[in-house]
Amino acid sequence: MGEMDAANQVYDALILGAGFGGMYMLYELRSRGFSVVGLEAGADTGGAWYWNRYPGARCDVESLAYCYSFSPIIDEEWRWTERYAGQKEIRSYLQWVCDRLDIRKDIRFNSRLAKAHYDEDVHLWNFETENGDSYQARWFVTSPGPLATPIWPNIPGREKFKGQLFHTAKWPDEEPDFSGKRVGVIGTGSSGVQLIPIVAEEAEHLTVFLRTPNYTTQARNRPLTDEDYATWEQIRDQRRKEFRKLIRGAAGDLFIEDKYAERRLRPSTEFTREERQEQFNVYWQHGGAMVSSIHIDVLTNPAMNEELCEYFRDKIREVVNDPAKAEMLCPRGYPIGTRRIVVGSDFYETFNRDDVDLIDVKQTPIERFTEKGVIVGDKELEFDIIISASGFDAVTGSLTVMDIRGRGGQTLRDVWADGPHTYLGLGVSGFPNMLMIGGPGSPSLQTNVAMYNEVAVEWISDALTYARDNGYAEMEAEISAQEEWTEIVNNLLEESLFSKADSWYVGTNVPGKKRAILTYLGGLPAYIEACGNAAANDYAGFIMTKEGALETMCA
Ligand code: N01
Repeated sequence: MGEMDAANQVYDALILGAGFGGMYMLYELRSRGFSVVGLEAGADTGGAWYWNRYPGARCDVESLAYCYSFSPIIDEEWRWTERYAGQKEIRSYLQWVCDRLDIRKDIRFNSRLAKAHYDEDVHLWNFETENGDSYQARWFVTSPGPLATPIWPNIPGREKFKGQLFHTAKWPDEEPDFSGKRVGVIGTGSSGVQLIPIVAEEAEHLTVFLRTPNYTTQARNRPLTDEDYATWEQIRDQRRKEFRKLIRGAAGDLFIEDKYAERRLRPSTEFTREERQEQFNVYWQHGGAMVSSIHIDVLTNPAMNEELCEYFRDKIREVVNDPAKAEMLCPRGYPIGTRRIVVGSDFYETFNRDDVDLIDVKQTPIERFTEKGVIVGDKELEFDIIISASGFDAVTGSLTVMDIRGRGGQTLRDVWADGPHTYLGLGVSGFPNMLMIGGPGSPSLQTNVAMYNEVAVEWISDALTYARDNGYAEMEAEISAQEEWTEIVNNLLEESLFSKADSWYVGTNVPGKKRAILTYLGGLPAYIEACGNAAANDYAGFIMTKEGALETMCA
C-alpha cells in the first residue's frame, strides 16, 4: 500500500462513490457520529449523472420521485423545472445537495479505488486508490452505482479508427460538434434512444446500428408548473409513504386520473379487452415507463404481455412511414418489461428523416472497424464520428472491476465468477464489514433507484449504529442465509417472464459473463420487509462478533 491518508486516520467507514447513495450514506453516518471518508472517481459528485453526459441524457423516473426525501431543507429549497429532469439539472441538484449539506469536505474526488483488502488480524479494511493514496477503515460501504463500468461492442479493430470515437458513458467535457459530420451510433438502449434524435438534428448523416429492438415509449416531458408544485406539496408526504409500498418504488403516474392508477394495481384478467386497450391508451398518452406495468400481471401473464407487445408494435407501425424500417424496429421474441423499457422523445419519428439510415446488425453484422469507419456486409461505411451506446457490465461489474479481497485473500471477482451470491443484496459471506448499496440481489434498478438507495442507506446506518451500540466489531453474512436469499432471487427469475429475455439484467450483454439475475425481482415492499425482519431480529443472517471475541480469535 502507498502513502497513508494525510491524517493517518483509521476511519469508522469508507464510502465508495459520491452519487445519490454514497452522499446520503456519508451524511447519515456522519450525523450519527461516525468518522467517515468518501472516495469518488469523478472530479465532482453526480455518480451516473457525472459520467453519462451525452446529449439528451435524461432520467426516466419523474423528478418529483427521483430525488432525496430525507431532508426538509432539500424539499424546501430545491425546485425541479421539468417532469423528467435532464442530466445537467440532476448533476446541479447533486452538487447543490453536496454543498448545502456540507458533504463535500469529507469526499476525496479524483480518487478511483483500485484495491480494498480486508486485514483479518486487525479487522480493518485497507484501501488504495489508483493515485496510490491509502486509507483504512472498519466498515466498507460500497455505492459505486450499478451502471458504472462501461463496455465497448465486441467488434475488432476499434483502435484502427482514425475518426472520433465516443462512449456515451465516457462523454468528453468538450461537447463534440456533429454539424456537417457523418455519424454512426451503435446501440439502441436507453442511452442510444435518447441520443439518436438529437444527433440526427445536427449531423449531416446518421447511421443507426440496431441489434435488439427495445420497447420504447415517449417521455412526454414538459415543464413543471406552479400548479403542479402546489398539488405536489399537498400530497408529497403521503405519496412518498405510498412509493415504499409500490413494487417499483414510484408511481410514475403522478397527476393521472385515480381510476386508471387504481386499475394498474389489479390483474388484467379483471378487465375486458376494450378496457385494457383504454388503459394502454391512457398510459401511452401520459408517457413514461409505467406503460409496461399497466396491470400487475404484465410480467407473469404471457397472453396479457403479448397483447401489450402488439399494442407497442402497432404504435411503431403508425409512426414509422417506411414499413421495412418499422418492422426492423418492432421488438419480437421476448416479453415486454423483461428488458429495460426505454423512455425517449421522438425516437421512432427520427427514422422518417431522409438523412437517417437504419442497419439491422443481426442481418448484416459489423465485421470490424477500419481507419475510415466499419465493414458491414461487403461494404465499408465511412464515418467522421462513431458513438458507442453499448452499455455496461451492470451491477457486479461495478465491484469486480476492482481488486476487492476478503477473508483468506479471496477476491470478490472469483467468488462471483459463477454468478453473484449475497445476503439481501447487502452482505457477502467471506467479506466482513463490507455492505453494499445497489449490490446484486437488491432491487436497485428494478425500482426508483433514488428511493431504493434511501432504504439501503437507512438500513446500513441502523446496522452500523446497532453494531457500535452493542460492541460488535465485525458483521458478516452467514453462508446459509446468503444461499437462502440467493435461491429466492433465482426462483423469482424462474417464476417471471424475465427468464425469457437476454439483457444486462441477466448479464448476457457481457461476453463470458455467467447468466444470472443481477437484481431482486420481488419488488420494493417485499424487500423492505425482508431487510426489516433481519434488523428486528438482531440482524439475523449476519454473524455479529464482539471486539473482545475477535481479539480472542486472533490470539
Ligand atoms: O445500455 P444498454 P444503455 N453491435 O445495455 C447494443 C440506464 N440508463 O447505456 O440489446 C450492435 O441498454 C445493444 O444491443 P443488444 C438504464 O437502466 C438510464 O443504453 O445487446 N449493438 C443495445 O442496443 C439502461 O437500461 C437512462 O442486442 C451492440 C445497446 O448497445 C441502462 O442504463 C439513460 C453491440 C446497449 O444498450 C443501460 O442503458 C441511460 C454490438 N456489438 C441509461 N454491443 C435513463 O434514465 C452492444 N450493442 C433514461
